[in-house]
Amino acid sequence: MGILRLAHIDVRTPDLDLSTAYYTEVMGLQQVQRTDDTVYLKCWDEEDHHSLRMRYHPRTGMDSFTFRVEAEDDLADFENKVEAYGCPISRVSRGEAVGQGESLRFEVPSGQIMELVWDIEKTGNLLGKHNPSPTPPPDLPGIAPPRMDHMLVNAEEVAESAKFFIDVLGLRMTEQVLDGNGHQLGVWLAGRTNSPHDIAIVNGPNGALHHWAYWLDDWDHIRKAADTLAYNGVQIDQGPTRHGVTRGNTIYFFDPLGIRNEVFTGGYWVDPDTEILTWTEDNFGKGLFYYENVVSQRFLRMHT
Ligand code: M3P
Ligand code: FE
Repeated sequence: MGILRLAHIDVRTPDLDLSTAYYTEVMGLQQVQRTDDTVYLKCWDEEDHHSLRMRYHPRTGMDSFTFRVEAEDDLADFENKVEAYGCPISRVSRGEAVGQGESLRFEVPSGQIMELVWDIEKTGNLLGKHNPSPTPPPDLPGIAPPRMDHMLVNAEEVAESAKFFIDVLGLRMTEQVLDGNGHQLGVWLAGRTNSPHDIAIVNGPNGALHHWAYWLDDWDHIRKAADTLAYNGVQIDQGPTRHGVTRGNTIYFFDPLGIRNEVFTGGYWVDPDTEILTWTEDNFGKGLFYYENVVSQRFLRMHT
């Protein structure tokens, strides 16, 4: 049993049209469905119904984030484990959410609402399953990432939150940042993927979303993404640069409502027996941004 990977993130926006224009034209996602107050989006190489849900609400924020579990029976196991840990939990029935069946919802120790689901509607990627082209149509607008890669949430007590994700949900830690007293300031966690992280938790206010990231295939695509962002007047937060933690190449920037996005590539291959890498607080600048060696206050303090 176990947690496979990040499935989708659900956010609120006070300007659904502006957000939709940004995520389709600048980020280059596919709009898969729209109702009066909700838009569903996905990347061109994603098989699931959607990876981003945006709904109208006067206040920007994250409603929830959803991970997919490996088997249908896993939901009952996780329900017992999460309940035993003491988190309030509820079942969402089939038919209540677009693109998926039954799911579990609970509040993680750092206050965000997490969802686990197995039954996801598979609508397929843009390439199809018969003699597929290796690339998407060349005229896709914007950055057009193939898939969502990871997310980062804040926690006042990183160690407590990390313990929940590792001991209860079974994620594996790949890297951590420790302060001078050996307390965790940040942890990077992987599900069943072989990437350095599907979710990271870094010190900050409970309930907050720091960013989510889209995968790009190489550094040259990161450079092109920077051109696309600058051309469209998007506010860049940091980069293009490289993380020390994960070794990934990155740019951080803000969507029109102030939610931080990242594009990410590189990193290293993680196996279940890969040893944990540890960073000390005095090297946190390099861990964050290896070339700049800077602990940016905007980067650490701004969140959704
Ligand atoms: C990443 C990453 C923070 C570190 C962020 C790191 C917020 O986003 O992809 O490794 O301290
Ligand atoms: Fe990231």
